[in-house]
Amino acid sequence: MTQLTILRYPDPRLHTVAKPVAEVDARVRSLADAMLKTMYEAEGIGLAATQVNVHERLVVIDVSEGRDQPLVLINPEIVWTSPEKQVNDEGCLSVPGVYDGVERASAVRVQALDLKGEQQTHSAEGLLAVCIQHEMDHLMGKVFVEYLSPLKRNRIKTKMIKQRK
Ligand code: GNR
Ligand code: NI
Repeated sequence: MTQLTILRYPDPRLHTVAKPVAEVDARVRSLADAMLKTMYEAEGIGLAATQVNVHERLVVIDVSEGRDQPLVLINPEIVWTSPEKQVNDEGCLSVPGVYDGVERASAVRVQALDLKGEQQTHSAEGLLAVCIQHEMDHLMGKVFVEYLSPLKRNRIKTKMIKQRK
C-alpha cells in the first residue's frame, strides 16, 4: 500500500462531507490498514479518511501509551453525549504545530462497524472521547480551528500558508 498524504489546512477538501462506507470489504480493510500506518508514522492518536482525501465514514484511533490498541470505526455515529463538558487542548495532523482549547462533551457513546462488518458500541471518556468527537467532525468536513475565534483562525491560516512546501 502506498503512503497516504495528509491534507493540510486550509485545503478546501478538508471541508468535504463523507459518505457512508457501502460495504466492509478488502478495499476498506486495506484502506484502514494504510490509515493506521500513516497515523502511527505521523505520531497521531487518530486519523479520519477525510484527511487522506477519501470521503467515506472511516476513522482510525489509538490513544494507548504503547501504540498497540488500534481502533477502526466504520460508519460511526455518536448515540449519546454526556451533558458534562470539558475544555481540552487539541491538535490536528492537518494543522501541524497548532494546539488550542476546544470544549467538547466529557463522555460519548459511539456505534460503528468494525473490520468484520459487525456493529459495536464503544463508551469513551477522557482523551478517547475527545479524539472520537474530533474525528467525527472531520467526517462532517469540520476542522477543530473552526471552534476558535476568527482572529485566531486567520492567524493560523496565514501561518499554514507560509509553512507550505
Ligand atoms: O494526533 C492528534 N492528537 C489530538 C490531540 C488532542 C485532541 C485531538 C487529537 S486528534 C490528532 C490527530 C488528528 O488530527 N486526527 O484527526
Ligand atoms: Ni484532526
